[in-house]
Amino acid sequence: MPVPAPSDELVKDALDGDRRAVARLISLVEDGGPELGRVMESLYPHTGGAYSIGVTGAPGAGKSTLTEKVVARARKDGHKVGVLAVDPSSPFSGGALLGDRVRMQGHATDPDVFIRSMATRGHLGGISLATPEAMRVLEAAGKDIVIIETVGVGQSEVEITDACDSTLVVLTPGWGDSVQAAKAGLMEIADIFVVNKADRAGTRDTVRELKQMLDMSQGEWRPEVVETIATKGEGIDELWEAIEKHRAYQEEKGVLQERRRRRIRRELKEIVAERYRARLETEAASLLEEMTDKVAARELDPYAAAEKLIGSL
Ligand SMILES: Nc1nc2c(ncn2[C@@H]2O[C@H](COP(=O)(O)OP(=O)(O)OP(=O)(O)O)[C@@H](O)[C@H]2O)c(=O)[nH]1
Ligand SMILES: [Mg+2]
Repeated sequence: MPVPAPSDELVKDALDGDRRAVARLISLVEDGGPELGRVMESLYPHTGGAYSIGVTGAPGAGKSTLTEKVVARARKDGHKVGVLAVDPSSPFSGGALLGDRVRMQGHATDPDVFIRSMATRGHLGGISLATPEAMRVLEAAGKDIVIIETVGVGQSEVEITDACDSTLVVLTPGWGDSVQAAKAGLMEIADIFVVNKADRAGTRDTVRELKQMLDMSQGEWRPEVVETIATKGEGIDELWEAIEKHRAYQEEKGVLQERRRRRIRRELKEIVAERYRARLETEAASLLEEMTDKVAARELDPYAAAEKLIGSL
């Protein structure tokens, strides 16, 4: 009988909803170690049961405060919720996101809520591969709602949030510079706009400007604009309603399936690219050096050298 790998035990415990096992599996995902393939093989049959919600927006917009309130709302309907707070710019978890844990500790004793800050550490594919893997860990552990909060509004954040079933873009009053939103690529990815800090001046202007912008853009789904005061829990029911409406729309139209399929396709391309990159560094290490020398000496052009490298794998 083969000796079970430690990860098999972990997977078994995680499937039973054991929090420590879930936490350790997510660490394993962050590290992207060699066990990952085996872990995913045993987890995968138990995934697919969660609806994922991405929350993105500028630093300090109120994403964490909002997320905590959405978690509470989802719990009211009996959902089991997982939250991943992802910082694409940081290779370390914990530090910058410590505030999130403190902010969300209202759920600390709820066994049906799992909250975790995440970074990539050693994962070759970076955050764009680690995030869907961590989502699967949570799904396999029985969470049927997974919320991904990302800090900032750069390209990688957009990609992460785009990897969710519904994407919430959190804005604040005064932020309503349409050019800024468009530049950040937020107009394309938003399924729902949240204008948070609606207790502040300028809320109505921001909402109006946003709606005008939406009038000009086409697309089957017109993103809803929801005003919230996250700190007071105001507008959360409306936000939850908007999420459920978007979910129902996608399920009815069959676009959810299509959206998930697109995601898998993108993920596969990334896995293959990463695998090849890794093999290049190991199997073709000496050829890589040789080709580098030849290109540097102008004996070969980079494309011809790349073809040779690909051919050698
Ligand atoms: N006035 C007001 N303040 C709010 C509201 N929502 C959040 N805040 C405050 O805004 C600050 C930032 O909130 P966070 O929830 O940490 O924002 P975040 O977007 O998660 O921040 P990062 O994760 O650092 O990007 C905190 O001091 C909150 O208390 C709101 O609706 N009104
Ligand atoms: Mg936050």
